[in-house]
Amino acid sequence: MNEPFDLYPSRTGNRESLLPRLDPVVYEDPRYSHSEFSLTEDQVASYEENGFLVIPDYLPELVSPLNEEIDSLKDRMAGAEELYTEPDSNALRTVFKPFAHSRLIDSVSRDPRILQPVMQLLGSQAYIMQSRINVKPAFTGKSFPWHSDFETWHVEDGMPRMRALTAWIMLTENTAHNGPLYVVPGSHKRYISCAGRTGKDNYKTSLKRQTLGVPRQETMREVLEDHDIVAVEGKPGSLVIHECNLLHGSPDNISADPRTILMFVYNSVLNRPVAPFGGVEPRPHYLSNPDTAALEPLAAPLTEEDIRWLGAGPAPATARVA
Ligand SMILES: O=C(O)CCC(=O)C(=O)O
Repeated sequence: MNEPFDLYPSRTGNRESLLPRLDPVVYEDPRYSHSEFSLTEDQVASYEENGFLVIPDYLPELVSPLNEEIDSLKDRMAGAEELYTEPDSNALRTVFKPFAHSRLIDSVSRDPRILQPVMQLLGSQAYIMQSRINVKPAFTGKSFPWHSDFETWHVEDGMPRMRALTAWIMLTENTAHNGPLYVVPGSHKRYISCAGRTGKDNYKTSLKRQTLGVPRQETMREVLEDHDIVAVEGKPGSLVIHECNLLHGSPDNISADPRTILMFVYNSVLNRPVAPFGGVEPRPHYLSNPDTAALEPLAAPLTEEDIRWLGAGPAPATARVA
């Protein structure tokens, strides 16, 4: 059988190199750019240029219900394989695939205030390829090294092209002190082909402490010669959208305040995964969602009544309020 040609090879040995990006950042399709919740031209241009966008105080009314839901979810999902702890302690680091266990989170992922801008940037319908809550507890929340998400999704999940993004909601204030996401604006315009080789079940360790797909210091030095680092700060309820190839990472949280975020990775339905390019077995369903059916935005933004009705409910199948 013919293997698909790999436009973005990575982890093929000892070499590391900066390659050109071969895909657009913003995909134009007028069918998806004229909704009630479309981004403005300036917002789209800024996303194209910088690889990320912050919409301050965008969904403040979702913050308390989501935080309550996450507290309940931690109990409901206790012992599940979707839960990952910090590398050096039993403190919870990440809850994967929360939308499959929560009617509220499932509905938030289809709220038109999020899904319409996502479809606008991707120029197509989309599905949730991955979703996670990164808890980053006070004092104990550990760092994430520099990486491009696309590099991992390409090598380990078979995402063919750069046509995906992460939309995430701040559920606590994200400050300079509590381990905010660091991004390198403009870094999404090149691709770092990283050194190394992916071993079997790499995800079991990488999701606690990533080593593969992390550029070497000399490569990062080269990138940072002409790019800055920006800390993404904001009030609870702010929405951030970052492009799949944007270099990002974050420091330890040594402050007294948790930094909790809810992330939805949307992939274009025109970019469904193929066999992983790293020649490894596909990762589990909670890292690369096998349900690639296009999401329909809810008919209207979630109201307080919807939120009350959806709260603390386990089964997304009954959550369709559209
Ligand atoms: O939550 C963080 O600080 C980092 C998250 C991250 O790097 C990722 O989800 O890829």
